[in-house]
Amino acid sequence: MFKQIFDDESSTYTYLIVDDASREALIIDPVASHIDAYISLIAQLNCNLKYALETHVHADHITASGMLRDKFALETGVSAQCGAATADMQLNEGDVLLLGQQEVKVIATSGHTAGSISFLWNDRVFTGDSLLINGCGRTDFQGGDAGTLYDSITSKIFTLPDETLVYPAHDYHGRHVSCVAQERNINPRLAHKTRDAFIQMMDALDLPKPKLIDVAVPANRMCGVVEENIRQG
Ligand SMILES: N[C@@H](CCC(=O)N[C@@H](CS)C(=O)NCC(=O)O)C(=O)O
Ligand SMILES: [Fe+2]
Repeated sequence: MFKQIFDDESSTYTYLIVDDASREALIIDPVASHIDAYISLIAQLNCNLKYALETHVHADHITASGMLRDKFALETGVSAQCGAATADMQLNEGDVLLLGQQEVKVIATSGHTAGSISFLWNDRVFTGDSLLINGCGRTDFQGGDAGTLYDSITSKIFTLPDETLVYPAHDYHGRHVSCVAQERNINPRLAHKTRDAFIQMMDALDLPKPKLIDVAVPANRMCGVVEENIRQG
């Protein structure tokens, strides 16, 4: 069982995976403002939320992972490279999370940020902001690096089977899903681009900073739970 949930404010996709046999579940990139909807959904699906995972420390919204931990006594998981001291699991390349008999594997895909990871579940890969549909994450903050992103995408994502479904953390144009072959063949930032050309293009983007970056990054290093959020209730 699988659900894709969209946050209009930040154009973030959150994913819920439920193992039908054991009813164990995990959520990837939950957004704080949707906490009530997640709690209702978990109750409706009668599942046991075991993990709340992040593809990276987000700069554009606040995570719900800490609030979900308070509610469900689950474990939060963030890359060990993110400096998220309060996360229960400091994730690394090759780590495997179990939902019943099902495996969700951690793939280190740094470059958008130093601590960006992707999750592979059967024929689906959750790429965070490393690989977006027809795009990729910017590389100009949080230890981002264009050459590293190129290497991560080409060696770790584009080498997955062609038909692997690509589910990103954001889409700003209403698209829901892609696949590895499509991104390898037509992604305008990557297809038929050399590493040097990719670096040059990323370095020239000159994008404005995400509006929430100065609030979101420190909060998300604490799983989104900071004193101010607690006071606001
Ligand atoms: N306008 C958005 C900025 C969004 C943004 O910069 N998103 C990052 C992900 S954290 C990105 O990599 N976007 C890819 C792009 O704009 O090509 C905001 O203020 O939050
Ligand atoms: Fe991001």
